[in-house]
Amino acid sequence: MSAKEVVKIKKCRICDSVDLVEVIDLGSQPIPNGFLLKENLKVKEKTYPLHVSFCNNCSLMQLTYVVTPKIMFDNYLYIPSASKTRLAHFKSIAEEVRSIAKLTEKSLVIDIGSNDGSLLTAFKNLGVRTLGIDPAENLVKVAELSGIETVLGYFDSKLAKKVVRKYGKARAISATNVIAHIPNLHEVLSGANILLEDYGIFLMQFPYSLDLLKKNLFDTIYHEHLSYFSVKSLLVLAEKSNLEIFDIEKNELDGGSLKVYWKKKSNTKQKTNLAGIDKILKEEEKYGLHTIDAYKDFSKRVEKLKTQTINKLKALKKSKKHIVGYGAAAKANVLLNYFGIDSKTIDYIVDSTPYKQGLYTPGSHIAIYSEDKIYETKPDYVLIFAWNFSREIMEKNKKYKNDGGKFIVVVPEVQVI
Ligand code: DWN
Repeated sequence: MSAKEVVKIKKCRICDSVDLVEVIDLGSQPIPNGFLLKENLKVKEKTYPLHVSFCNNCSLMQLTYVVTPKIMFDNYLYIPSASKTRLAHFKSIAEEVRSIAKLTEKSLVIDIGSNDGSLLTAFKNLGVRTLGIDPAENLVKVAELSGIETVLGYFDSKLAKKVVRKYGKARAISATNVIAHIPNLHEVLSGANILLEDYGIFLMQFPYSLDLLKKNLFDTIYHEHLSYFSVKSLLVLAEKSNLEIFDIEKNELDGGSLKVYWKKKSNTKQKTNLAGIDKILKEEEKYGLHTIDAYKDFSKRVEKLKTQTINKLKALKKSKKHIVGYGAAAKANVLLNYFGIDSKTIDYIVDSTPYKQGLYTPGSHIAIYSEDKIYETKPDYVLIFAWNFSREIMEKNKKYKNDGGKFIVVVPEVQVI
């Protein structure tokens, strides 16, 4: 691990406080989408400390060690279009933003972290102008092939100025599952302020730290996710920017996410849902999300879950059962590497993402196949690593269940279904 590839933070990325306390240690892990070619399995893999710190000042939960973004995102294998659930959610986001931002066919919608263009395709189908921004060279090509113009780069205020010069200002900006990945959050907000029309809106969506703690979602902690937001930490972030939060909504995506709506502080037309924001803030206080004890308690529950999972899988292997994984997700790799599970326990993993098939999981070196493999080998158990899509996956694989197969999920607790 060379020094330039990973940096230990000294201060909170939102409030600059040095009052940071390390609360979770998931060992040293490879990057979560660092899938391997077979010929590289013998090459020593780089791992980086996966530790989490809590800021006693603004309550932001954040990674203690930050891996250089280029290592993770210049070439990226995750695509949202691998899940119908996520695509349906994108359609609802596009319709919601159209009504809140009063989009017309002249309006420009810009998606930060636009990946394969799935979300912008939903906007384009509504007849609005779209533009993507993403650093992954391979995915920009995929998006362009599906007709979504995309600017290659990491979003910041410098890139925002270039985009405004070439494309004009945006009526709406979206950023789903990307803000948590960006080191400089203040740059994101100043870039959005440059991009936005005076009465434009900026919608961020990301997993919610309250759900992560409540539901033991430790496997969503990985090197790509630098920040795990609470509403309290977001309000502190907003204080230092020209934007302000005018509404926050919770939803069930990815185990529990927040949709956070921003406007320019000068935009007095857009009303702010103070009562709704305050209600969520009070729920956080009631749970203790702004105190370090909640994180220490979570860490203890993860250790318990680790023991339960390992014991369950050991017992199944002892009775000569065959177990395979479903969903070569980033979260799968965190669980496999932290629990020390490899191909001795999991025969293989199936995944609908074409770019992952034929590769091997980082650290655990488990082969990845297309989904129909489970009907070829008929394993006794399918461990659903992509638990956030359990319903979609079990619906799709009713035949496996009807033929006597069993599903296992591990979060929020070990369950055989
Ligand atoms: O924030 C992020 C989230 C949104 O996506 C990224 N940093 C990385 C990525 O995390 P992930 O890999 O855990 O995401 P998913 O979307 O939970 O991964 C699901 C995996 O399961 C994908 O590889 C696709 C696969 N899948 C499948 O094989 N068959 C999913 C469904 C629904 C299926 O039917």
